[in-house]
Amino acid sequence: KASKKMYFNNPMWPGEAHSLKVEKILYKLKSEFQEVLVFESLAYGKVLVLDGIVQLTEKDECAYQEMIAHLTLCSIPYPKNVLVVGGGDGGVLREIARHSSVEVIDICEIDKMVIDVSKKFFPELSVGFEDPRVRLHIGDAVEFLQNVTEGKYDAIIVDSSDPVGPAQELVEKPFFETIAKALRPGGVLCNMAESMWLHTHLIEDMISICHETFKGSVHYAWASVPTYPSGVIGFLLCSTEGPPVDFLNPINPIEKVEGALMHKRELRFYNSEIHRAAFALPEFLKREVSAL
Ligand code: AAT
Repeated sequence: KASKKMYFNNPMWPGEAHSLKVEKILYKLKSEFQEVLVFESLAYGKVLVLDGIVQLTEKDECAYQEMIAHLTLCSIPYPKNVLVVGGGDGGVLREIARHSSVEVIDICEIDKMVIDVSKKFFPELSVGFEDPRVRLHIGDAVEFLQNVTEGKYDAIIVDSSDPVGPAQELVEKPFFETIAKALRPGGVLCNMAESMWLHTHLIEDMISICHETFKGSVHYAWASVPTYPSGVIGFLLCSTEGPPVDFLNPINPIEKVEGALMHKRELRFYNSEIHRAAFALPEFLKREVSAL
């Protein structure tokens, strides 16, 4: 009964729940920050869950990780220095590593247990940590970004969990301000931006903060990820003042990046056509989010 009550009471999506049949619980432990659970599902392979929220499944992780990485890095020529916030599973690192121009991939993840669990249960994702360009920082990204040299990064990718646990501050204005400072002129940010079906207010708030903070362009994109609430996930793309960035037409198309299509494994979801399509928005969203 208690679990049924919890099921429908998550503040991010009250009154609804998505279920996956559990074949076997593989791991369940409380870290310093959250409850970490891994189970084998019947239909989606292994699943990583933090505080009761699905973070990824083996079957559909490709859509989220490829989109968040390549929407960002294909929008600028020759990305060199990249920062990932969160993303302790390593999947986004795996995708960034496809870009041969990248020299440094910093990652700041708060919870070491997520990394350890990924190395144990999700080798196809944690393979991202094996790239020699990766530098791992364990800690709170809010603090990490306060100490970054101004203009250090060409791109920052915020692959964070939903703003109900340790990621709460990652949708607030001071955090976006530190990101804008850490980016070079004409640098780009991509932020996980929830579901257009469920979180139009949160999206609207994030967009208005980003319009104030980033003097380049601000755009919303989305993709289908069946195991995220409502089956879609959004991405907020922003650029700082400087050389203009045209997010809608990738200047650095993945098909032309040497070796990108087959680095470690084939791309499963992203291509330049999907990149362009991801910015097409439904009428209701355009109406409800006035800044779009
Ligand atoms: N790659 C897809 C999985 C994630 S994981 C998000 C990660 O962000 C988690 O490992 C979590 O520990 C980390 N995190 C949360 N808060 C912070 C913080 N303050 N600093 C650094 N890392 C943090 C994303 C899933 C998206 C789910 C959408 N519903």
